[in-house]
Amino acid sequence: MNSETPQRIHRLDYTPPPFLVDSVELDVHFNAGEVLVNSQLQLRRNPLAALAAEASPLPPLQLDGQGLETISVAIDGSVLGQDQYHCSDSLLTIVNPPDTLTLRTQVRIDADHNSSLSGLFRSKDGYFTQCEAQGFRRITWFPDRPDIMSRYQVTLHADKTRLPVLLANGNPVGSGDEGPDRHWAKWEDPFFKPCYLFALVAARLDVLRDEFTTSSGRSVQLAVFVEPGKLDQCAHAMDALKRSMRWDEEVFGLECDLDHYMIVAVGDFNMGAMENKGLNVFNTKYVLARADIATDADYQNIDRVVAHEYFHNWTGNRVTCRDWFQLSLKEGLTVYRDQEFGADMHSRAVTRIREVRALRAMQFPEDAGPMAHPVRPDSYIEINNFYTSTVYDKGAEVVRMIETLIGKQAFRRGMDLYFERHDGQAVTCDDFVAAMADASGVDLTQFKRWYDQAGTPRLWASGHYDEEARSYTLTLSQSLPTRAAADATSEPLHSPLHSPFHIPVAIGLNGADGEDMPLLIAGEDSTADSGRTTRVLSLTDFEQQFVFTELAAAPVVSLLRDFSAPVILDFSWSDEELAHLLAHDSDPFNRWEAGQRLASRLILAAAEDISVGRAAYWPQTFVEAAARLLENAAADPAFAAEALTLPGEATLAEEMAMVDPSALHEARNGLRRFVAEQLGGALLHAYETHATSGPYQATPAAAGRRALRNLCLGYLGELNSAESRALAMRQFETANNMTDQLAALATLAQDDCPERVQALDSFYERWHDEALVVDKWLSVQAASRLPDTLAVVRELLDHPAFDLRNPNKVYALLNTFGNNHVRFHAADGGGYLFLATQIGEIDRLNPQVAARLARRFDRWRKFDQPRQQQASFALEKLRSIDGLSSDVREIVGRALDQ
Ligand code: B3K
Ligand code: ZN
Repeated sequence: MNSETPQRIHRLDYTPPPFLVDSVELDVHFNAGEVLVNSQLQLRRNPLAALAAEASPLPPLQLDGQGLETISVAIDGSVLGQDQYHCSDSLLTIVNPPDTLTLRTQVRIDADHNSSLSGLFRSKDGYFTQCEAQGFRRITWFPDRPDIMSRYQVTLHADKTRLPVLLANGNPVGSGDEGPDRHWAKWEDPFFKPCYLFALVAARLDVLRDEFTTSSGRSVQLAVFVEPGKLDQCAHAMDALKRSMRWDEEVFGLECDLDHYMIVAVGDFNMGAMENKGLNVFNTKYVLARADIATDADYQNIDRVVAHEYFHNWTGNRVTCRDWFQLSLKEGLTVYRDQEFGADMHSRAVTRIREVRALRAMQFPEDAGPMAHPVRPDSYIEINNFYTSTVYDKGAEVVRMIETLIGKQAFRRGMDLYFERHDGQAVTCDDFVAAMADASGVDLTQFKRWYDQAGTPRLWASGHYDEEARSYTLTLSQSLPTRAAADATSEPLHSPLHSPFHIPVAIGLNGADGEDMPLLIAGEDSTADSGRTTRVLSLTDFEQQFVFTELAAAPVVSLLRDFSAPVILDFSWSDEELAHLLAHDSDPFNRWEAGQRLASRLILAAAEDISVGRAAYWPQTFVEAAARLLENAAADPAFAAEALTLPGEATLAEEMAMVDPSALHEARNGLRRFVAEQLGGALLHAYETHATSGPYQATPAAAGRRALRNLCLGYLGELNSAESRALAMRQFETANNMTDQLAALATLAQDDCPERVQALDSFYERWHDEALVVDKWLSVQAASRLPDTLAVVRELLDHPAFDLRNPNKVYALLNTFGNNHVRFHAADGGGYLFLATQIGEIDRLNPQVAARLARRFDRWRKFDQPRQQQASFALEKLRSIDGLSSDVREIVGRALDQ
């Protein structure tokens, strides 16, 4: 734990590094109980920095370190005496160094007890690394910043039987024995890279090998390394890798530059995966899959994460970030790319729907809460706290808006220009936007505010049809509510603190016959646009009007098609208009959106009724729409399943001034039960007719059928009847795949019934040796709506299945509980106190994981006074812990003080 007061780092304080590192040679010895790292760095003064600092004395050489036991320091072959350098916990300073020098250091590191999983750490089968953002400094003294790019050579020395596989970035250039028990291997990375992309692995692993021939005929050796015995779970990840490689060639003309591309799976990992050059390290969750242990969602996530890390090889590795404030340069762009890959592999519409659902569940609350920050943040204390949904997902929306505004072809030209200009460099978000603007000729100056202004803009729309003029006038206005205003009011608020965004608003007009109407804007040449049924309007002022002409009748307006901007849209459609759009909109996203609006409206009204003691009222509109969706489901079962999934409680809560979580929960489940009661026969019919036969297939079509059936099963479960439970139990027992088995278990886990206990027990009995399946078992229990869920979760902490040191287990049990809206926000504050206590415990082991958990408190101010008191009490208690990490301190501080 660092006792020094953590510094706040500001984006505008960037200065170029005083020294550059041309080459790095590492010799890493894995001895019993310790790891020795010998490093040799070729350093030279940065000519750019020297110019900037001309008048003042030249700055000293400073290197970052953390938890290193320094054995020796030498410059140009001479070992330095203690008085020739200064070494603190975190900095090695050499005053008056020569302008070019060879620096040798030897350090000892305690990888066996590194529970933070940052730097070099031990997991079950050996040693692994994680260097982004600042883990390299835990391996050796180094100027740990992304704008220093160097060539690396790494030699690993280890015990032959204990650690038979020795890997590092790049190409293997030699290996051999060192005595009877030990061996060595040397790797050389031909590419210059920042140190956050460094990786090594020394472990006992099995490997699946394959080969890929690039479009220009180069051959790339592929390998997926996994824990011994799991080779039968690697095929999907390997297939996903090959599909990603082909896709990037076809869509972006980007070829793999490597001779070796390796993926290594590890069970102890803080996040999903890491794009280290040529040697990706993955959480097992995003590699291992077999029909009986992985769900359709797992298969799709593997596709996406494998693609994401592979795409980073260009967007992130070849062109990297100048500083960590530019993180979205690589993350927003790479998420956008993996989204497009997902859309091409699966259903484009369903993929988009799921992404927007996730954006609203995660990013919108973040943007309205204490951790709100721009896509390009202005300052941070702990950079690891800024690997956020805003940087990743809103960042991807920003890239998508550029594509929408300039068009697909210009976007591709922009990408080409970006690589032409910046290959091999560490650059900024401005450089990316400049390439897009220059390649398209579109001025993106105003658009760039999306990188600078935090908060979700509100888009207010109203329309008027003039029968005589046969015209429809659409008025659009925008505002960026302050956080307090966003929570408390639905009035537009033109905050003087921000400037208007450039918002692309994709629009269509739908007629009474369900067909799209012409989209002619007054004053434009009408022939130019004939036949276009969607157009993108540019809203650049606080308020603008658009007049559409030659309309024989009043249209139903379809706004923000395909979710063309990450905003909260306010337009007063009638229930009938929403039902019309749900049935007829040619934009599938907006068909789904209309259903979500209809459902939200009903649930929010019912929650209000319930909170004041009135009975909820359910009109027929939603049930009628649901009946139609079920009737027509065969055409696209995956879409029907999405359209019938009600918005989640956390998303709905964002629309309430003050949240009553119990009323909200009761209202949402009330609508589910009402649908089940009204449409029981239709749900059962859809369940039966969409059965899949034969062996499991992970295809989008088969997954879509399973999604719809399991949705029906969930609705029927709301009846909590002997028949519905028997149906779930039958599915649980006979399923030949994890998707169906887990869906049945999750349905049964929602109600207090004997089948619940029976299914949970038999599931654990069958799967207790499969770590990833045990995670599902923990999650299902932590997500249950039953009133004793907190007690169950508390007990599970002591179950052999749980491990506080393993991030997957912690996320499965504790993060899932924190997302269990009704139970975490229980009126007695028990959920708050419990989670805060656990965060304190975890923080001592792994600050990054603890800080991620602490984010579950973000929205505490949206609840009633007694809950607020309980939450602030729990947070204060957490804050008072001696030696609390700066990671958790930053999150808790923002939650309490902003
Ligand atoms: N770049 C990594 C994330 C690193 C997180 C460091 N706390 C994975 C990714 O976005 O691909
Ligand atoms: Zn990424």
